[in-house]
Amino acid sequence: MFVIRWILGRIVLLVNALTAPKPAQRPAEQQAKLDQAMARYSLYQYDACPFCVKVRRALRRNNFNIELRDAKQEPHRSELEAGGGRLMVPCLRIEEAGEVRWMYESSDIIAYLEQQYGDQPQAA
Ligand SMILES: N[C@@H](CCC(=O)N[C@@H](CS)C(=O)NCC(=O)O)C(=O)O
Repeated sequence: MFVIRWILGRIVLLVNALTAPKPAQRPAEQQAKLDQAMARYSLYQYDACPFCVKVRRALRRNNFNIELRDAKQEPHRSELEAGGGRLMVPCLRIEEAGEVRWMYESSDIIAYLEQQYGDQPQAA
């Protein structure tokens, strides 16, 4: 079972590398401002988890430079479990007005970030 999971994980990583989305381009000043805003986020994730790959692809597509934290490694594993409440990835750690909150679910994470910072106009 471990071997099958490992092989599937490598396939996911290979397909991801071969079909990596093109990052959005912005004027340097705008990108620098965005990078600054992204400093309050970190993404707890596993390398070969398909849901994490989905979020990482969205980050790349939007050129959202968010720190990635490997939740298999300490201290990140314990931080996620203690802070978020469960060892599930991906999970976005959000620092807001001195408070920290944790967002699980790949689709929620992508929707939240694109709604806040995406270049695409939002539907009314
Ligand atoms: N619906 C979740 C699924 C996430 C998920 O199943 N992640 C796996 C790794 S690929 C995990 O952390 N499993 C541990 C658990 O569910 O406790 C999402 O879209 O983010």
